[in-house]
Amino acid sequence: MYPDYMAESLLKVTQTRPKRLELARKPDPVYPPMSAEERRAVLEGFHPDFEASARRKVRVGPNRDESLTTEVADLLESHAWLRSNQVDLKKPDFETDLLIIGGGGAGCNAALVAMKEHGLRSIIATKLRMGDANTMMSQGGMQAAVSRTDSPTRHYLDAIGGGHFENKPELVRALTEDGPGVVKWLEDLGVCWDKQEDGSLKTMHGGGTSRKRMLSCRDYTGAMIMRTLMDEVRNHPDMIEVKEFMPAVELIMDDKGHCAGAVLYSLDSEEFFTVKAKSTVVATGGYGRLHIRGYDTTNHYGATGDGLVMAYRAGAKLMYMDSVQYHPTGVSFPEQIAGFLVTEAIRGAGGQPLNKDGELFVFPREPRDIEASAIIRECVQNGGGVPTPSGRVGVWLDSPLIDMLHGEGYTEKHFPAMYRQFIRYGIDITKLPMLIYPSLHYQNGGIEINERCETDLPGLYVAGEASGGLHGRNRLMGNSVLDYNVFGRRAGKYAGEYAKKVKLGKLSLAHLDSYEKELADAGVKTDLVTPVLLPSYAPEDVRKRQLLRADNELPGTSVLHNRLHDERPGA
Ligand code: MEZ
Repeated sequence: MYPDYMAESLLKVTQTRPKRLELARKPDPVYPPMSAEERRAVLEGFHPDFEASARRKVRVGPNRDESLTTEVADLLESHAWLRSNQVDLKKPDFETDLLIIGGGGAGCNAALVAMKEHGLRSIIATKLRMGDANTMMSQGGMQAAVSRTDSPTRHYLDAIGGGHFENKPELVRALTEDGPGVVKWLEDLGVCWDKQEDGSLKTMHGGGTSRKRMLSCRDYTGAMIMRTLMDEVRNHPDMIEVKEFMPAVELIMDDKGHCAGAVLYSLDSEEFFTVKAKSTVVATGGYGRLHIRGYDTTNHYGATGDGLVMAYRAGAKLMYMDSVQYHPTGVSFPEQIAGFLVTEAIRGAGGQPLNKDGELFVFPREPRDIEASAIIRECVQNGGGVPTPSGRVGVWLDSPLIDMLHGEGYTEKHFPAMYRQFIRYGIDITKLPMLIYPSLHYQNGGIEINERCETDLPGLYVAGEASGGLHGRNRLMGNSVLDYNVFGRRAGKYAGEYAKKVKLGKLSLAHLDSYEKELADAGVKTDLVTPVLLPSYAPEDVRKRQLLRADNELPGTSVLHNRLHDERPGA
């Protein structure tokens, strides 16, 4: 339930509703969409990427001297867990055709295609359980041009426009042209898309789309896709081995500069294991749990940018790592679920963002970065936000309009996840609006790839959120769900082709020593040891006491980090 002091503002929302409902029933936009100049102004004035300390130059690695998101630059200027002489590479613990790092949608797709198209074996190494990934958490849908009035070309133009014309065109072409085939691939595997009465696919609008193109499985789209892909992976234990709670901590190279596998770390036994692989696919997802600029996040617990840092140390270039996506509608209240996703499909179905006086202040379906910036402006500059008891702020998202527009029962039927997310806390979203604020949602950039998912390093492939270039500096809704399917499949295909012909040389971790030297030469002083693996929410005083336990008694990564740090030459 909302606290009593919000009643006055809630009353205003009710009072302005009949007029707004009337507007919503007309074909015209309920609020004027912004011009190009207005968009630029709101972005530069209010998007967190444009805050003074949001970016800084990174001092080491392939993107040296480029301005990156500050937290990303910090992440990259860090020490590795290991040195080359700490790991015996002569006799790897496991050997396979493909090593796939990450057990989300991209990783599962890659393993399945490598098996089905090439008859190759894979190991999927995943930090938590298979499916503990942002894939599982996506709600509103997947874009694909399947309706009679749509086409991959239209989809291409929308994605490029949304990305401010900075997307790598060949990647967008691959995404949009493969889209309809991915819909069929997933349906054949068992995904039950929402359908119309006549059996055709149901499509909805998302922000920045010129056609209804969002395919959904209610608001459990990601869960449906992830469970289907996992089932298919589990159906082939002879070909795809899944190692859970075994994150990769470093890539292994060979003496010819090929990527040749990775060092895994068992979260259970704290042992390291080496995997030799003919090709390696990084499918580790993004970095939401770095809580960039202190924002709450929609992301799953393991999203700590591990793939970025491993690939970067090995020499792979990153692209657009100065650009962060804040989903316009994360939960602001109840605070127990602060940051959780409120799907964009709620606005697609008619939900309206309102200030504390119950007034519309932005067109509900602007591209994400614009919509998020407008909400921040309304709270920060215009004082139009509603404060929460813990010091957050939010604006209303008027969800009761949805049943009024589409008929009683529509919200519960089409948004069961959303309904349940709030009713647990006594908020019935068919009767009361939700209080929302932008939440850190997506890593727009990542490891640079081409349309074959290849990186600068032979044998290293990347798919899904860990990759960069596809979305430019702003991704549109539903294009990440398509992304991990299209490029997960492509990674399986091309990494498979490569695995069939490569002859690996002598395995090596020499790049870790070179990187350490580069840090020293650049004068970088840091305590940070990465990959982060798991975010720590312990308060500072507790963290200090944890780090003092350097005698190896306490299982856990903080001790290990500290021990390795202390053993570092010159530490
Ligand atoms: O693409 C996404 O981020 C997505 C589908 C999120 C949502 O609003 O539901």
